[in-house]
Amino acid sequence: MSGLFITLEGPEGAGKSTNRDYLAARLREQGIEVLLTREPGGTPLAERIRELLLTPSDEAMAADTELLLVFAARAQHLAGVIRPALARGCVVLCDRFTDATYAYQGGGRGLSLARIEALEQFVQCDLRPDLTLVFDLPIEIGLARAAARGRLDRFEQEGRAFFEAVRQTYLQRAAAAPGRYRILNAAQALAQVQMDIDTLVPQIVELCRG
Ligand code: T5A
Repeated sequence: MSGLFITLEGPEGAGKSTNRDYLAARLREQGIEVLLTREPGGTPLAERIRELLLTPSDEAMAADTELLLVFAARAQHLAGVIRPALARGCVVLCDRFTDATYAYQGGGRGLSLARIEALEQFVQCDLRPDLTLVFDLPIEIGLARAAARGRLDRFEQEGRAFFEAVRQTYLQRAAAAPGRYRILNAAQALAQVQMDIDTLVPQIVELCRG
């Protein structure tokens, strides 16, 4: 038995967490076993690495350190949560995964694709998401939503060019592999975004049962 690995991606404040919970509820209504998780994080140790990555510090973090921490957390998450859940036949809904590394460390920080690809292969072997939902929106809207929550994390303190590169990297990756990605317009009212998710549910149920 093998489950289904679905990731939710997009710039800051795009509504990934909100809509991950919504999609989980729709799938559970269909009798599907769903596991919700997130990156960086998802296990106690990986959540500690998340704290290192997100907490602003006086010591600037080198881009390579950031990349290695992201993949260290991912290795722990895969071993402790994602692979066991997929082996049990669960649908895993993960708020961010390696597309975020391509977008933030690749697009945002300018690290080379070859370096990210090498770590992806090392940490994941052949595991890739079956389906990736990209919640796309103009960065000003997403940053305003994130700012409304209060204190900004280390990534949210970056400038406009960084987030524009993040957004464009997601869109380029989705355009290059349309079979795996679905782009949702996350600038719409939440009710409309969720109506768009509803239209995807039958396809996801079919993939689960397929
Ligand atoms: N990172 C992560 C890397 O650099 N590399 C990596 O490999 C990985 C995995 C993680 C950070 O780590 C970086 C990227 C990130 O900067 P995070 O907390 O997981 O941080 O990510 P954020 O994007 O910062 O999470 P947010 O909580 O800001 O965004 P979400 O989950 O997209 O948005 P959500 O659902 O929390 O919604 C934000 C607010 O907007 C409202 C919600 O109610 C909420 O208040 N909202 C809407 N309002 C109006 N209309 C809509 N359509 C709305 N949808 C949601």
